[in-house]
Amino acid sequence: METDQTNLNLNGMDDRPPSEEWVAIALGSNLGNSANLLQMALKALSQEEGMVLARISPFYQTAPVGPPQPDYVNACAILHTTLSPLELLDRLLQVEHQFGRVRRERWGPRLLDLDLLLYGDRIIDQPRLQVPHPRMRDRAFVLVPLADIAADWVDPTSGKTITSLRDAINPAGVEPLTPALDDLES
Ligand code: GSY
Repeated sequence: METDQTNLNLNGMDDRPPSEEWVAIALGSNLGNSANLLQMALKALSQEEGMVLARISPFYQTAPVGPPQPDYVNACAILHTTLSPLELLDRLLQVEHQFGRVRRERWGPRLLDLDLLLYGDRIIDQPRLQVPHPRMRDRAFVLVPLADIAADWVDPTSGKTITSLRDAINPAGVEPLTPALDDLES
């Protein structure tokens, strides 16, 4: 007998792939050549099946949130995807590992961090994945670059646009990254 999936109460476990969806991700690094790592990670993501890189924010140098550690380089990107939320999470983790991310200290330094921030207007609350990202509304290093590329996107948890969330937080410690002179000359 066939089951009618449409009437099932999946209790927050809905991982069916949509035909296609817009998603926003955050990128961060504070070890190695961080700007270069972010660029290579974006290139790797653009080559993944099921994802099309649509927009990339400027890169920012940001003061670390958490224990004392080097400044970060942060950015955000918007992708168009046919992957389900958990498939996308797994791809992001694969790319992190490809670039040497080893999850050690929870708030410690890292070569590359990729966080899924928004998946269309879905709210997902699963042990492995919470979307919208539960801490994105407090983080200037996420909201400043995200507002550059997704100003009018409405955060489904608060009902507010990314611009209004950004305007409500203190942006101190988030500065546009100036390219090094060497990079400009090459
Ligand atoms: O949550 C991402 C890793 N991370 C960051 C980050 O990306 N940027 C800044 N400025 N501070 C951070 N602390 C952690 S942990």
